[in-house]
Amino acid sequence: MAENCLFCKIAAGEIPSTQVYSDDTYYAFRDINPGAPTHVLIVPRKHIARITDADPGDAELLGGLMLIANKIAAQEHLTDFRLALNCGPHAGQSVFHIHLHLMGGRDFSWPPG
Ligand code: DGP
Repeated sequence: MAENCLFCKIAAGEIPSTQVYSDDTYYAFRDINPGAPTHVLIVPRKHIARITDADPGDAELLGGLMLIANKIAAQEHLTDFRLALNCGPHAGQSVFHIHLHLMGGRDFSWPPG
């Protein structure tokens, strides 16, 4: 757990959130500022600030993140949805603990803004 990391604290239950999924490795919760009817953030409990900080030893962890997204999409009755992971402030990353956005329940355009 990294000091002063918002998502480490949320995953540890030190800051309240609306839990959607939890296990020993991952935590998922509803985005405080949803951009779609369903907007869930999925985080590994391990602190990785940016996806570019991941190393080959994180391959299973990162693959598992996708499978958890599938599980949550099914739980939320979503067949069509978007998964997004922002890396760096110019790409829209505002919290520096990697998180997968799972968004659904509306139509999306491409490319995103
Ligand atoms: P990104 O911009 O990709 O770093 O996404 C960060 C998301 O985190 C953004 O959609 C808003 C959400 N968020 C920020 N602070 C909180 C919080 O305290 N609680 C919850 N549930 N979501 C938060």
